[in-house]
Amino acid sequence: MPARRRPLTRLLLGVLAVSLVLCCGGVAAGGWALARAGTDTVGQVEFTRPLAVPPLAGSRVDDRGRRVFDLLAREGRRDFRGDGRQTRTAGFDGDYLGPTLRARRGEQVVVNVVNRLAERTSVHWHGMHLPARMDGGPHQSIRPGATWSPTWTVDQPAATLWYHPHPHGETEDHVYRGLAGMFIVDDDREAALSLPRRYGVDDVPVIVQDRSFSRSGEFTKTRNSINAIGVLGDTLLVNGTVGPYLDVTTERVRLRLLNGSTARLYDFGFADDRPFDMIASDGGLLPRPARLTRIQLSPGERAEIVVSVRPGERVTLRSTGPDLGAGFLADRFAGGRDRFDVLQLRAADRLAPSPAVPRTLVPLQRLDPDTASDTRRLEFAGRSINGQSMDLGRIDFAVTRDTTEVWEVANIDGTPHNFHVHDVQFQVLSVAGEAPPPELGGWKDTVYLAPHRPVRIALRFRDHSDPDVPYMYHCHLLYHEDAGMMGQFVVVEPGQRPGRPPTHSAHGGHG
Ligand SMILES: [Cu+2]
Repeated sequence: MPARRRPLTRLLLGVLAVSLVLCCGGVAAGGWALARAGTDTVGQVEFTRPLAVPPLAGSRVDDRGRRVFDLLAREGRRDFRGDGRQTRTAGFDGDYLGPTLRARRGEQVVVNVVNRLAERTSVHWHGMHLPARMDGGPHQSIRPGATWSPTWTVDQPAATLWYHPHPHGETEDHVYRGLAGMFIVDDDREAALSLPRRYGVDDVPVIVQDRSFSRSGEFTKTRNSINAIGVLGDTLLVNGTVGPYLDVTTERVRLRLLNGSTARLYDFGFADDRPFDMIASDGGLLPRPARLTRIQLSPGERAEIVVSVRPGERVTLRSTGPDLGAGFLADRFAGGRDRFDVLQLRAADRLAPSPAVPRTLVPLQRLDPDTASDTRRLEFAGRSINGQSMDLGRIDFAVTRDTTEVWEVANIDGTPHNFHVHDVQFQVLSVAGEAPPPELGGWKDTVYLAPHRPVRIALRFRDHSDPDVPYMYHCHLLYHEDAGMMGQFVVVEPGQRPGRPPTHSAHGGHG
């Protein structure tokens, strides 16, 4: 009997061995696939198109002294890659993105936003300090065909802000199709500094977005099931240009970097690792330039940098894998190992002189956390904040006008998130208990939240109380935001109780 069993045993052992080999091979191949970079365009991009510079929006001053802009949201089409394949898009006053709005501190502005889309939208002034009913969040949605005309007095330091739709549950879709633009605030302090500021010459918007295209040329929004952060494209658009170069005619150029992507983080630097001066963060100029070789931006964040070039050279702005801090696998599937060539700077053979970057920029009055009237903790996990999903009818909390608060914002799951708050610019007190790095040392409205590294911020709510109309705070990874990772707060007078948000259906502007 044992003799007869032997061949069977041998067969079983053989099958087992083959299975083991196949299994190990599969694991090894899988491991290799996981470990390699997902998207890598370094050295692959042909810089064949001049960088589009968004036009400055025209404006007029009305009989009440207000600066009036018109913005028209509409659908469009564009052949981004020059191969004859048209992409269905949306833009303001054009096919894709929108003009740069520009106003001075102290000016009262009016923006007539016309919605020519087939669906409701809204326009949020990201980073702007203004009354909640002018903010352009989900409560200020604009019906198709309607015009919404918010007005406010610009009352904050010079900064690179931006605007984009914020309709309930549809923000990712509207931004992905191309609805976004820059809003530059000017002031006397910035104007007094020797900085490059000739728009489109030595002071250039750089709006970076990732997209993927289908065979027929349409934008695609496919997400693999392991990627939990949203759509990650394999092609970069810079101001809507694929493969862009910028002709530089001055010794120094100021780039206003805006991460206008829906989910992707970038870690910007130059191909030769040359240092640059970061002069401003989301809310305006830093106290002094930060000498850096890399600047990481999560969706919605901005950084102004000044970089020097030598006559006749070409240097590439590049994004290397951002440090997401979520662990090897999670980083891999959230774009943490992806690399992109972003923009080529082409320096002319003769460069006009540029003044050196000033050693100090603007004084920064530190908010004092010891005077905080309230401390809150906001925990981000899954698609919720403090276990709650966004509800337009629920005000999550009220803050009192003319007070300072400290918020501890913590990402308690393994997925990358970030944090954006409307109405105010905040100061970062600490990241995971440590003093913030210089790039987080100025005014911010958006900050990256690495898993299990809580960020403590100080915020001051000086004016614009309204017990009924809330401001938003949320994850600016738009897939998460749309899925409910958002909350609402109101600013109230001392002793006042929060009211009730307007019913959503009652809104839609007029027209
Ligand atoms: Cu998130």
